[in-house]
This record gives sequence, C-alpha cells and structure tokens, in this order.
Amino acid sequence: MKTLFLPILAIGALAGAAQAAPPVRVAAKVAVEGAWCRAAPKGAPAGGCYLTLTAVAADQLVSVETPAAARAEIHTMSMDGGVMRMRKLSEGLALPAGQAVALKPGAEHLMVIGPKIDLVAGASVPLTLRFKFAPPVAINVPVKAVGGK
Ligand SMILES: [Cu+2]
Repeated sequence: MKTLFLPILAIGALAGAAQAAPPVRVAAKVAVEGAWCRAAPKGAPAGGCYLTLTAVAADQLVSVETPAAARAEIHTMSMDGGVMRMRKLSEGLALPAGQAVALKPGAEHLMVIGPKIDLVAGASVPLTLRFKFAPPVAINVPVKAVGGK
C-alpha cells in the first residue's frame, strides 16, 4: 500500500507547487527595429523589406500585409546548385524568446509583390506584421536606396 501511495502523494505535491507559483506571464509582444525597404526600379515586380524582430516570448511571424502591393510574403534565400534562390516561408518565421531575428538582404526577408507605389527613396511602405501570439504590429517602413543600383 505504501509503495502505491507515495508516487500519488508526490504528484499531488508537484501539482500543489505549480498552483502556488504559476509561471510569470509575459505579455506576448514583438519589438521591430531598423525596418527598411530597398528601392527598386520603376515597374519592378517586387521589392525586399528588412527588419529585426525580437519576441518577448517564443512566437512566430505568420504573415505580412500591405495596402501598397498586391501581396506581401515572408521569404528565405538559400543556395540551390550554386544559384541563390528565394522561397516563400509558408509556415512563417520562428521567433525564439528574447532573441533578435534579423531579416536582411541575402537571407530571410519580406517581399512586397506587385507594388502599387514606386519603391523610391523617400517613399514608405505600410506593413502589418501578424504573429501567432503577439498582437499585430503596423509600421511605416522607409524606402532606402541601398546597394548602389
Ligand atoms: Cu523574396
């Protein structure tokens, strides 16, 4: 009887401890820093936008919306047989807790496809970032001529 009873008591004690000290609830939030979109030639079919995301609690960037383009996607780049290719991250981008995730040229980035505005220096692209847990973040991203093209 004793050997049966002890484990049950232990489980009860653990459950009691969990109730007494609930995990600290951090408001799900994602900080956005250093956002910019790269200037593109008039009539370009798409443009890249870059920023750094830091999630307080583990989260996921699931989608991007903009009224300034037909649509926006989350992309990644990787080498494929010696050629850099872009690919849509349909599952979104993981944001580990407290870790800055940089979306930058040559790596993960946001792609505005079918821009309705000219992506010229001085313009700005309104983006709404949607996350799995954190509330959406709306930002106005400045267009910068970077890369000398
Ligand atoms: Cu892309």
